Amino acid sequence: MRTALVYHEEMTAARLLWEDPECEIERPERLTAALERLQQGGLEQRCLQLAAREVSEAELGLVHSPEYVSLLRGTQALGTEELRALSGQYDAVYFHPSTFHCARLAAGAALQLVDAVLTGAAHNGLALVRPPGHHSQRAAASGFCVFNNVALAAKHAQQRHGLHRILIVDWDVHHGQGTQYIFEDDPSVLYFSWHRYEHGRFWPYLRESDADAIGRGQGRGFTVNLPWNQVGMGNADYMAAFLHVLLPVAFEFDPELVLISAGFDSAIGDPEGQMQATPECFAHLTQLLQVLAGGRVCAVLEGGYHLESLSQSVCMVVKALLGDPAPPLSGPMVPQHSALESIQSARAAQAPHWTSLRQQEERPSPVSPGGPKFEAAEAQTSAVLSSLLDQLHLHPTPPVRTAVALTALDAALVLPPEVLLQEGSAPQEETQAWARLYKALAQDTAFIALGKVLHLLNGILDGQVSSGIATTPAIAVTLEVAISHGLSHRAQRVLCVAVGQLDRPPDLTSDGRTLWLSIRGKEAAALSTFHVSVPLPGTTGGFLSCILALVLPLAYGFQPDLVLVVLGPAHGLQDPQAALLAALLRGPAGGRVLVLVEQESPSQLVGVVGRVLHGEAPPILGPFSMASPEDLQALIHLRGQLEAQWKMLQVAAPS
Ligand code: Q9C
Ligand code: ZN
Repeated sequence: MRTALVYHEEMTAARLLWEDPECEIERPERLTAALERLQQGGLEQRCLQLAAREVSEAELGLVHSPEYVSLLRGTQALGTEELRALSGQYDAVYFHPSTFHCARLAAGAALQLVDAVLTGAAHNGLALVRPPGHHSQRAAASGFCVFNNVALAAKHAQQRHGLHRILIVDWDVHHGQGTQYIFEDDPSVLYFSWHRYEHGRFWPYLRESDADAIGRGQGRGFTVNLPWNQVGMGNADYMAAFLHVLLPVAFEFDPELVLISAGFDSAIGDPEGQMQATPECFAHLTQLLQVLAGGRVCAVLEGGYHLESLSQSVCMVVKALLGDPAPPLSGPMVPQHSALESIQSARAAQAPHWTSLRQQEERPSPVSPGGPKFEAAEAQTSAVLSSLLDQLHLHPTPPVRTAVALTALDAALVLPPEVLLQEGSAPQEETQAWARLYKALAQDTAFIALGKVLHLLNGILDGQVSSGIATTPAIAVTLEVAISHGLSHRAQRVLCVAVGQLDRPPDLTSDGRTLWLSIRGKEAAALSTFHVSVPLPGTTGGFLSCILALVLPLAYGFQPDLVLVVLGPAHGLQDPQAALLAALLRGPAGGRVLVLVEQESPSQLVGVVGRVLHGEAPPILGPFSMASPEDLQALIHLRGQLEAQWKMLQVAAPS
């Protein structure tokens, strides 16, 4: 994965020259701290490093008025008092003699990143910039923002690269009202923003930040607002927002490029946001977006004012962009009541415009008084941050990211050079012990395959290998052995996603250590909390709903430490579907995924799954086609059966 990192030291020049408590948090150290952490983590060195260029005045004209650009040009020659007076004409803005230069570098960096990704010089990337951009409007600075870097990047991608559909994901904790205004009547740019809102009592105090602001004219349905009405939103809330609001719409929109307004004031510790999401959550959010647009993801820094939290979160995003597995999410995966209310109202507001959101039985929206106000204690925050550092230390990234264990090598198999073609097998005695229990495994090729599967699994369980794919002629029993072996060797919880004609092993424990999810069951049925079956949907829309509304909520809710994906007889998945499933299931268990496929599987399938396990983007699914009524009925039925136990399935607050 080539990841571009665009930066220029001169963007640290602008700083506040007078006393102003509101603006003092936007400091040069934001960039230097993040960059230093990237260097310490060895991440900067793994990136294609690009020095930011200044945006041209013609390029600024894609978004901003000539008068506004002239005004900004003029600030270079002003003295402190004049700068201060001019700053006072805007909301939460300060100017410095270097502001014009910095802001042109920030916008230029965003354009350069888009150029790198759209010319193929990089797969994805991050622009580390200041000043930020998403509050900036055609002719106004706002909220520390001077030029709208991400809006300029989107217009540039359309004008210079001929793109037709661009998704902007604004995960900064503030509403990017500037970006919303610029694209509100434009159906070619889908703008998603979540933000601290508190029923309009948080900056920028706008009515149009609410969920019912959905765009105007041709652009109706292409603005998606998810207002948070309480502080303290955490990992479960953010993941639920992506799974149940953003991603269904995003897949249906089918973007050619994803731009992230990557503000980290939505992370734990930030004084502005007062939210609780931990840094690794941003790796998961990034991974979820990487399955869109063939992985063409450009992140551009916006806010983020707690230097430690900001730096860790930036590292997490870069790691995800580089294809490293994301560390497992900590904390209970239970969305808060208030978050579910927000998710419900955003879905309701968007449902007329997106078929992918019309999958819930109509329910009256409950009006509830909202819980106690959340108080983020500083001590609690630093405890969480330091325990996080410990965790990172205890779970180092395995030396091998992906291994492939094949019974027979096929010349047509295409894999990246770093993928390990595993030669070795588990010790004879270990393999024999299992073969004595299952006579189907005593036969030659099955026995050899088992030895290789066990070796690969041991590598994953020991932390030597992150993920792998293996072929076997005896898939059902091999799976049974893999589950038992996993559970008796360090794995606390194993998620098993079985596609095709595979029965749940009869002697599988029902103690909650295994979650069995069968796709291609005869009917939709939850036989227990840990035994779920759903038919394989027949359309792209149905397949996506199945993954986003069922598989991932269960997987993230279960918090497994090992995921087994099994493509059994008559699994019926097309290669892009199998790839998408494998790519998304890297998330829940910190990248610890073992995929088992039948020995006769085409090398194309093995190749594409191997590549996504390694961190490459899955191929696009093809045109979106609506889920069938039966597929939707199956999902609604299962949600009804399971949402009391698996809270990540909820798409609305319980009434
Ligand atoms: N206590 C960005 O994050 N001040 N801008 C709000 C509320 C303005 C934030 C005051 C915050 C601007 C890019
Ligand atoms: Zn912000």
